[in-house]
Amino acid sequence: MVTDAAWGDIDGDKKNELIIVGEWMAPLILNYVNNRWVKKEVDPSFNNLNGFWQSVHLSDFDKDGRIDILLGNSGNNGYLQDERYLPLTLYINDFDNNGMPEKLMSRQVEGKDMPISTKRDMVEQLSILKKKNLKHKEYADKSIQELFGDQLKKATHKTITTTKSYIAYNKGSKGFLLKELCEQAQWSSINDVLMEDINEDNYIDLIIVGNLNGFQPQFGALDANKGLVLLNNKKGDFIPAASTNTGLNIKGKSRQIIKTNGLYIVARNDDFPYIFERLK
Ligand SMILES: [Ca+2]
Ligand SMILES: [Ca+2]
Ligand SMILES: [Ca+2]
Ligand SMILES: [Ca+2]
Repeated sequence: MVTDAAWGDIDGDKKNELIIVGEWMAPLILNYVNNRWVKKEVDPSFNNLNGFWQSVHLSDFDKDGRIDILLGNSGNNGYLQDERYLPLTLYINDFDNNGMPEKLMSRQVEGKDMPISTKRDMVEQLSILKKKNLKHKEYADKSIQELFGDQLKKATHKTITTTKSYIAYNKGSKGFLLKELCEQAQWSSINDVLMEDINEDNYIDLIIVGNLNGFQPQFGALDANKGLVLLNNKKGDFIPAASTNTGLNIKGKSRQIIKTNGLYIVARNDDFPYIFERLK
């Protein structure tokens, strides 16, 4: 599922590329050639970056003349985001041949792809399991391959290999250097970013908003982002400003942040916009 896109001249040929991000996919860079979109291979490491991507922003963060890419993921602070159990795999198939596809999700535990749903949820969704009449203990020990065997081979499968947010620094012909954002920026999803030189040192800084509850309720919501200000240290790292200094306390699921007439406006799901201004 595509969640965000951005335009920019990544390779410096004066023509813009389209960068697309989404959930259960790797960031995609596309060129428009002969009336169609063609995938551009910028760096092989991009192909392995399957994430819950929520946002993409472009700027020359290190001021070397090349456009860099800020990739906003879901962070590593949730049940599904627990790095010890990556990759996650999503299998989509009509497992019980009733004409409707089902989705099964697994995470990796000690080298085995273990189903994420409880036995009860799984049996409710898939009556074929009922026929197998598995005991709870048996279910808990079985990998998804052991439970579904050949049927998994027919399934479409997608993976999540990273849930962290990064800046991909553009190194021209050498590809991209991926740098994880700081720990605080990984506490929740990055849904949108306002890029602005806050401390007026000519380097772009970031105001990050986020939080999600798009996952199944038993996995909880990601809600640790209250509006995070990150200051560019000019060396490729972004340093969090203390929330006691920024005064930001943006609760809920922030979708978007914009600035207009000196006011910052954060649009939130099911809530009033959060509006603030900066005191000089
Ligand atoms: Ca270009
Ligand atoms: Ca750059
Ligand atoms: Ca089905
Ligand atoms: Ca700055």
